[in-house]
Amino acid sequence: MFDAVAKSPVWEIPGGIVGFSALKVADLDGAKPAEIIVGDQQWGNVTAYRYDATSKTANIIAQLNSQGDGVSAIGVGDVNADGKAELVWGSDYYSSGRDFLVVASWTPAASVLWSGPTPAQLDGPSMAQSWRTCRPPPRS
Ligand SMILES: [Ca+2]
Ligand SMILES: [Ca+2]
Repeated sequence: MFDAVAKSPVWEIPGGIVGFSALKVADLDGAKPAEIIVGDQQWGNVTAYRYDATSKTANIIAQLNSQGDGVSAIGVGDVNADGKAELVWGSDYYSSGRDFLVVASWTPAASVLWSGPTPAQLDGPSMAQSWRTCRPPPRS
């Protein structure tokens, strides 16, 4: 958090192995203040913090394994219509393996509700076979 008047950092959240790759500020519980959600750039976690103005520290309110290598983006919304916001993020963009879209609860317990799509690495006919089927018909 940066003080625009004093032009200096007020406090910082230390990053994971190589820092964060995704950040979202959103009000998870409908009460001030807004929470701060960060995703680690390599492996690691998605972590939600709530700033305490009295102690001037950010406290972890939820933390989940990111499910893959790197977090590409974080969203917040009540995606299952239970009246509570969920955390939604993309993960594993950094590796050549499958990619993940993850939906997780943050309260009363932080847990992954859904992770998918099911292994969706691109496969199917080889490129040569695809090109062959795209070739124009032989001349007569
Ligand atoms: Ca809040
Ligand atoms: Ca919900």
